[in-house]
Amino acid sequence: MEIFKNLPLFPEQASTVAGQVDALFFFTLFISAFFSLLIAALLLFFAVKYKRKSEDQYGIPEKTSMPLEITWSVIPLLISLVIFVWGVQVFVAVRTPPSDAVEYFAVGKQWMWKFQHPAGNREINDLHIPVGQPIKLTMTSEDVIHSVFIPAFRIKQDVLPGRYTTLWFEATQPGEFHLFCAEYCGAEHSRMVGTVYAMLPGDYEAWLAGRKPGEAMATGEELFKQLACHTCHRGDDSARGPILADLEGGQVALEGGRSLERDDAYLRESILNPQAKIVRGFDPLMPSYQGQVSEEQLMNLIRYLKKINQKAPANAAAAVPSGDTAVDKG
Ligand code: HEC
Ligand SMILES: [Cu+2]
Repeated sequence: MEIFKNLPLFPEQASTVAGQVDALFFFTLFISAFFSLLIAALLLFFAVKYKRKSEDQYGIPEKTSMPLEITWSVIPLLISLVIFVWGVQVFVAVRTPPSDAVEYFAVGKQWMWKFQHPAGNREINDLHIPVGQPIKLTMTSEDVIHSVFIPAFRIKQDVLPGRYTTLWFEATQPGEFHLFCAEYCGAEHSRMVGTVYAMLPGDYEAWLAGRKPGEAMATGEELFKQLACHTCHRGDDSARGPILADLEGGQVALEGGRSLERDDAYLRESILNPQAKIVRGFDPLMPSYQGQVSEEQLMNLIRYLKKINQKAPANAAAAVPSGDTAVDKG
């Protein structure tokens, strides 16, 4: 909404959802203000109009009116429904990343934000992003609950230890925008701030090229070797773990007959607490990597696992799912 673009008390509207959020906000604000004023005015008006005029004046029974009762019940109902339906639409738009969103990682800790670009570049408290590109932030915390808040984008999301939460946005204009921690997280919470630099795609590419990618951070593929995952998960006969392939969005069959989607939370748990869910047909012999991998390493590992496509050994029956081949090995 153009008219709300440059209100002095409001941050700029710099994302695709900002206008929608503001329109809904101002609508509810307007409705609330209108009815508050109306009720206050009527209160005064009736207080004067029906003031007791003499000592011997007594109240008379009220006349009730059905049409009036229905009118003032139905109007608020309709207004609430408008707010509800509109609110759901905006909520869904804000919560659902478009399918072409590019994934960035964020890790919060007392008291800083660590970001990682798809190319592996890392930054602290600064986040450089291209304008016009939907970006999905997958986030977690190393310690307590934090919350990412970018007012100009009208988005906010809690960041929790031991879990992944996500957030998405698409910047509509270049500029520098505030990033705050919006969840009180300890002594220096107020200094847990950062800057989002929205850049034209060309400028972003130039910025990326000018930095050493993935400084000192092993990629998921390197970690997979360093942590010896490949000694069990491998495409030959000495494999002791399942073949890792088609993990992204795929279903996994578990011991006990359950099956579930291999989402980020499942992959995370498979590494930190492998005993929690056992892949059908396998023994629970995978060690826990709790305490051996940092949150950022975990994110890199998970990103790698989603792409990895190990092949089953050629001599095993190719059509048999990996789980069943391992049963034979006992
Ligand atoms: C000692 C052998 C061993 C090592 C080392 C090992 N794993 Fe496993 N892994 C297994 C076994 C066995 C299973 C199946 C049983 C289970 O679910 O725990 C498994 C299951 C998994 C699964 C679930 C697979 C599915 O189909 O859903 C993932 C993901 C995984 N491992 C990742 C890793 C990663 C990443 C590493 C290295 C950090 C690793 N593993 C190291 C043996 C191992
Ligand atoms: Cu914080």
